[in-house]
Amino acid sequence: MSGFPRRAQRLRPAFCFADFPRIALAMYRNYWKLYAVPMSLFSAKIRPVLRYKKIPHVEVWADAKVIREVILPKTGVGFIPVIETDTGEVLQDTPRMIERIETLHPYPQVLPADPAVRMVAEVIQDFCDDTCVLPAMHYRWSFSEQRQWIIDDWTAVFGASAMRFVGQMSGALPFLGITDKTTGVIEEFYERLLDLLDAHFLEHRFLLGDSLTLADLAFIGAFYPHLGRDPVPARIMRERSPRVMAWVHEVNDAAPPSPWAEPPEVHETLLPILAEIGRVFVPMQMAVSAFVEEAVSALAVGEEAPRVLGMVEQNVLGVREQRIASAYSVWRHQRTARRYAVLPEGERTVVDEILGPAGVLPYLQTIPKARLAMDRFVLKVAD
Ligand SMILES: N[C@@H](CCC(=O)N[C@@H](CS)C(=O)NCC(=O)O)C(=O)O
Repeated sequence: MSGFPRRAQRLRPAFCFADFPRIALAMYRNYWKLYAVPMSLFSAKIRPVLRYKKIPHVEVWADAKVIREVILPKTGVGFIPVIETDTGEVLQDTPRMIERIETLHPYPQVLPADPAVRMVAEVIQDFCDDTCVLPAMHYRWSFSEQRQWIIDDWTAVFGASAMRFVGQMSGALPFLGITDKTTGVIEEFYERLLDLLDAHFLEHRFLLGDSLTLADLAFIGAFYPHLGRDPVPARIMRERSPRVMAWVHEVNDAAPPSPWAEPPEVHETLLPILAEIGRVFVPMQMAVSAFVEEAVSALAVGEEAPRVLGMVEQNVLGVREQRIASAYSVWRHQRTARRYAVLPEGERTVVDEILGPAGVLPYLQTIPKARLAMDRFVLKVAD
């Protein structure tokens, strides 16, 4: 009703064009709402799940006003994506969102039913949510030739707040370990991943074979909105590994599995990608988990865990560099290592056979002792 003084309101027609967004949302009141933006890494993980499962939904762009008036009141934290289901349930944090969506809408499945294959998908998710952020952020913010494109893109979504967000995000690079010392190895890492993925997609449609799974959702976060959409890395992707670009489109379109699809499995061509995870992600996360364990032991039970517990020198893709130690990444490590610890013996042996040669077992066999637990959407120090 904004803009209509009280008296004039009585004279107002039943609806006018200014009401359109309200009317549209009322029409879609039984739909899920996805609060997201097109350039966001984690939004891109969730969007294909809703499409794939054919869950009626509308996407609401999470601009500064929506973050202030919807996201913060509903979740208490400023992260996107956020989902509000048709029953009003609020979901945040992509790994848990995917699990909850799978429970509410089980088919078609994105979480592999085979526990060993699921474990591999979880490891891929941890790696992508952490390490693929390096090329995603470097290629977005380090190239002046695409800066105007990004500003225009962000202005279309965030309006007057765009430049503030651009400043915040581009200013984060050194904290993520993206510095003059590391940009060369980050570019090599991106190109190596493109080559490995391209070779894999020559034989298989998706990461785990014939259908879209958690492993594809994990990769698409960095590989669509940043690396497949921002001009500089997208040109590299298109020219160097066209099959990766084709896969990006298939995941975004939530292409259905063929009627003859085999259940998800770990194929030979995935093994070099798993070895890359063991080589680059595992040592970094182990260093962070040890540091956070120490830092959290000084905090009181029930206290909110600070998002960043400090800067730690890490082996960033082979180069010693400072990088933030985030409490969330350790909670995520804890969650995956606990899942591994309770696997039935036979399943654990299968996981060990796949992930042992890749160098991932130190990650799975060490449950970080930092006592961290999610209290709805807020990470806290637990007993
Ligand atoms: N663990 C969260 C991370 C979400 C996240 O970091 N989202 C970014 C956008 S892609 C964000 O909201 N950033 C805001 C900030 O860092 O303050 C998830 O998986 O959903």
